[in-house]
Amino acid sequence: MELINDTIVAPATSLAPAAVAIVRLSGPDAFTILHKLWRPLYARKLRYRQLYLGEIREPSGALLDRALAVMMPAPKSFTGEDVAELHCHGGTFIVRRVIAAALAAGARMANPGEFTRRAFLNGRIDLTEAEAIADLVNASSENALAQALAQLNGLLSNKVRTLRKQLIDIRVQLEAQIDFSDEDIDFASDAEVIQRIDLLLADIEALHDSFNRGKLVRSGVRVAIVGKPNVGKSSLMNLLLGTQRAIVTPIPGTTRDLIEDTIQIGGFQVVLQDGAGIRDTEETVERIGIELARRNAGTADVILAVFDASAPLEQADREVVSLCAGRPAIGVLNKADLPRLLTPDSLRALGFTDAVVELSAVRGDGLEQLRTTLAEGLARLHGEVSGEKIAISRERHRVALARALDRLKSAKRALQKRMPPEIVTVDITGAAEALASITGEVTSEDVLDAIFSEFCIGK
Ligand SMILES: Nc1nc2c(ncn2[C@@H]2O[C@H](COP(=O)(O)OP(=O)(O)OP(=O)(O)O)[C@@H](O)[C@H]2O)c(=O)[nH]1
Ligand SMILES: [Mg+2]
Repeated sequence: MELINDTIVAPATSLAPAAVAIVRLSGPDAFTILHKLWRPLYARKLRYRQLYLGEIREPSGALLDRALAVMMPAPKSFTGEDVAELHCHGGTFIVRRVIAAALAAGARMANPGEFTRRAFLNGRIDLTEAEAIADLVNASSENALAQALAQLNGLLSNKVRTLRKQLIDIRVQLEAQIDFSDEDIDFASDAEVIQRIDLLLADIEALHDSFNRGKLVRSGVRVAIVGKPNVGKSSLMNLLLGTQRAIVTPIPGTTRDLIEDTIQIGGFQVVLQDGAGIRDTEETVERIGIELARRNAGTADVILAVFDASAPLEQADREVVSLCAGRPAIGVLNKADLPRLLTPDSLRALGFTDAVVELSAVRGDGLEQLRTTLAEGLARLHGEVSGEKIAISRERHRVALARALDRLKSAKRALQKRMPPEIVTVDITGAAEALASITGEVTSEDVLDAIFSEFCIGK
């Protein structure tokens, strides 16, 4: 366990001009340092957890700012230590000077995420909750916010603890076999233990597999607009964004670079990407753009495949359909305002199996239908149909669950081979430790360093 005996300081709000900026102190000397910088103007007796107006002075005695201060004593503060906050005027110069005064009074500048790290080390929150705080601050969609809040409220920790408890129950059962192996007691047969392991394997696997779902929510969904040149990909991009983001011209091959922007659909943050139209060309710049668009479509979460409904299908359209094979996709029959040559069935005949929306990017007809179809597609991708609320969204959790699965499978194999219980319990213990690393009950300095370095200063 790390030994904490110093007091840290950092701005808790971002260093940009604002109405108010908060400077936070945490540690054994938080209150002493506060009183070296700040004096109340009117109050004689200060009570905890109440805001008081006062003056901040430089070490020289010069007046720096009028500010509110509050003291939150250990252990019931965010960090579990004495915490003091100064609510100053939000000028970046003021904040820097207040920090400098706090440093002169004996505080140390906090490292990124150090307040949250202290909260973890003092048992105020577990690791998944610390990570949820970072996710909460970075949340950029309704679903991302809901997922971070659920994790902050302990949904994931509780699930992981329940799984771990079941593992420990199995171990206790196996240990009883070791301890009483000479006595005539009726223990659960190996078959029964294997059955319990199977149930647990299914549970852990489900949580492991929720990673894609959780990541989709946390990082946003990447939707690539793909099609041959001139079908109206950039027009569709602009229509969805509601701004003239991409250049539109009647000249095929207008877009070359990958253009990105974000919108909100069905509670998800969607990163829309428009690129070069797919076709065979000798033109160097365009060829690079097409390669980029192809590769990008290959890794997108969803493909929006655009076709010109007023023109016959060509070889390039076939390539677009084949790019969608086995991938979440939506077909868009654009230019529906012109005399129509294509219907959804024309795409089906090429082997396109996903939903098809008819639309006019110029007039905007069909936009609502497309948004609805996209929202439904995203909900399916997210697995809302399954009704499972908990999802992991960090690689760290996924790796730990994969490790738990490995060890548990190895325990099962050992039991099937009638290995002694001593051998089996080693794997069961390994699986339990892998789960414990998620909540941080078993963890190393390195892991903590990696997690908290992602945080910004002052968090
Ligand atoms: N009539 C009609 N014209 C459209 C529609 N959508 C796009 N266009 C026109 O089609 C031409 C090409 O549109 P873009 O949006 O640049 O097409 P693109 O697929 O991005 O083309 P590239 O960037 O060259 O691959 C422009 O002249 C648009 O005005 C539509 O719904 N109806
Ligand atoms: Mg374009």
